[in-house]
Amino acid sequence: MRKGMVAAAMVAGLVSTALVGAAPAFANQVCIDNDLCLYEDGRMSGGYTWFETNDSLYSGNSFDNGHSINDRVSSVSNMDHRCWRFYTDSLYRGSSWTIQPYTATNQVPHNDQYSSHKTC
Ligand SMILES: [Ca+2]
Ligand SMILES: [Ca+2]
Repeated sequence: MRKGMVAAAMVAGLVSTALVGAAPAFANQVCIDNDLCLYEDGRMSGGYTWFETNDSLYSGNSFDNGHSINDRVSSVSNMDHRCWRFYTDSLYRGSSWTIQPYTATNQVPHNDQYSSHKTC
């Protein structure tokens, strides 16, 4: 099943690269359906974690490599049907950036600054 999803993602990537500009064809961690996936480094690399709910305070949450996600997110893949908004401060404050459903970005606008997120 996982292999099938990778193949589907690769096919989708070929079709939609021009639109989203960042389909992670060979990500180290494949972002599966319904998940909002956060990565420590650019191009969906480095530490990885995923969410399906709001998070008002990144402090205390870690990537799979043990590093805190607070002020470290550099790329995002949104395989959820909802759009999500990221904030540079906790409690949905500060500067924000929105990622649309089923898109991804190799480099977020506020690199290493996000501290909370919620659905749009
Ligand atoms: Ca980073
Ligand atoms: Ca911050």
